[in-house]
Amino acid sequence: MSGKVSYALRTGSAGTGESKFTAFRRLLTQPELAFIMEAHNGLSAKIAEEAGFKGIWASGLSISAALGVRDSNEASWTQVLEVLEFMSDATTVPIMVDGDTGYGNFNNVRRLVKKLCQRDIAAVCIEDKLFPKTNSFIGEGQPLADIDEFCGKIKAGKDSQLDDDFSLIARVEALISGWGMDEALRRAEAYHAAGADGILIHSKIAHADEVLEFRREWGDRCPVVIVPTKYHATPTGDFRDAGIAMVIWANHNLRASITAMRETSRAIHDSESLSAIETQVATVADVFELAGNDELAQAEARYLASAERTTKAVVIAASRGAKLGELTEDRPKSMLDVRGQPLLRRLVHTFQDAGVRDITVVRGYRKETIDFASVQTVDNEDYANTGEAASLACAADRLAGESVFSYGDVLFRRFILEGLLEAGEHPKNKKDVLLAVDSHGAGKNPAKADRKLDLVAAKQKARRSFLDEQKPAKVKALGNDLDPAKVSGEWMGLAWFSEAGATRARAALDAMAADGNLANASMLDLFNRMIADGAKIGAVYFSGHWLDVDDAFDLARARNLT
Ligand code: SPV
Ligand code: MG
Repeated sequence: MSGKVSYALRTGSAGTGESKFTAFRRLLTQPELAFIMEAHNGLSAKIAEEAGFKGIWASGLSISAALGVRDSNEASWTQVLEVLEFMSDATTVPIMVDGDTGYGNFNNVRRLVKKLCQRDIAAVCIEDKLFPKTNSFIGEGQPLADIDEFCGKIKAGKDSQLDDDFSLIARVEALISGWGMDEALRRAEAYHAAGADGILIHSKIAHADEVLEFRREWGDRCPVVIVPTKYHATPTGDFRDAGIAMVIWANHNLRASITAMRETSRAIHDSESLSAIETQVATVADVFELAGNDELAQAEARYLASAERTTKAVVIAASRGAKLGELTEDRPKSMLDVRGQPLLRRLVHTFQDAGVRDITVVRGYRKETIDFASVQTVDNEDYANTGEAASLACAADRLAGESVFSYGDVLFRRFILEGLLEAGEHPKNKKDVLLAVDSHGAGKNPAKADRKLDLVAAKQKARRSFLDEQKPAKVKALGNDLDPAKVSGEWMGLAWFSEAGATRARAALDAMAADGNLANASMLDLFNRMIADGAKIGAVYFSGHWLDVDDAFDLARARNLT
């Protein structure tokens, strides 16, 4: 057993960051037998890579057939180039294109090689036949190119490459055309001397004897590439043992797709239905995955200001707002009119404008008045006897994955919500919960306030710095009557939960229900419980630009806010 010899790499190295040119060169010259798989468009190229192939054969036969034309240079070389561009963009592994005869003389080869290099196509294979070419498996005795003329094409191609590791493989058709082994070796020798990086020895007989004999006679002068389409029964181990450098599986994705498409089209045509075929074909989700839709969604979140987020929102709007007296007789305070729109609608719009569209409102008092097409609702039927945490518990199953929470009677500018979401999404801020905290509330004495304040004591207070990246401050406690010296701000009633934070919040709600503490618990009680259970809660500081509506004064301010 001779095994494949090792050829020296000219440049580059294996590993990440390796160019496609170098990667192909490595495949061609590595000691192990290399395999490249046929593809004919972006999708089949992706599928070949997905299967594990480290290189792709952009087959002339397959690209032509997929375009609905013959393998006779009916597609122009620039049309092939367009297909190659899609294939190259869709994949990370190197592509060797079947360059047929080079689409003309040496001058056409020069331009071809330059354009291939510009599109990151790592290698070209050109064959010593005449333009327009005929597929090797059609007919007998196809005319061959003049050796010197073909050597000129090889030299011209190598002189035009834009990357040192671009490879040009010379394809010897002497065996196909019945000119015999001596002629095949003579041509290979001339092509190698002209600068070819490898020899593709093609054969159309049903066993591998010819190509194995060629390999023996050829020795280790340069890598030998084969296309076992016709001698498919030969065990791959024979190629390995013979020291073949690279095997091209030349047309099997095309042929497989023809079979699958025929069966599918026929079945749908004959049954006038999709039902029999539905489970036989790839799912639409699979198509999206292959197309890379996930990456687009991530990019949208990053680059589109109004991109849809997967973040869900839960808004609790169950309480009446008794301090507002008869204003809330026929509606909860969240539905009070603020300049022609219910407060809650304004809040929902703020969420939607920030890309948060999956919104659940917990209703209670006068629930029938909360009826927006764009939000889901759940009801706290016992709203009269229960508090905030119990309302949230009604929507606990919506508090899953990344979520935001808000009271239904607050208004805040959109930048506050966006700032909170951005802080939540920042990879460095590994918090379970982030609270939007108004740093104006720092040092506030709850005893002197004219209303109940949701105060926050955090490890760091807000700093008046511009350049420092303000990391969320670690929240130590929340309460309505904290020591003023420890108060770092007032919670605005808006919170972000990470996926883990949402899970912790649900667990805390369950635990409070089990302890019998849920009914009267406030959101502050919930957060304090989570802190006690080890949750990491952070304060993201803002200053002003929000309000909540407790009484008629607040309502008047709300009416001025917008
Ligand atoms: C191709 O795949 O287009 C080839 C290989 O050139 S073969 O069809 O075997 O000639
Ligand atoms: Mg071909």
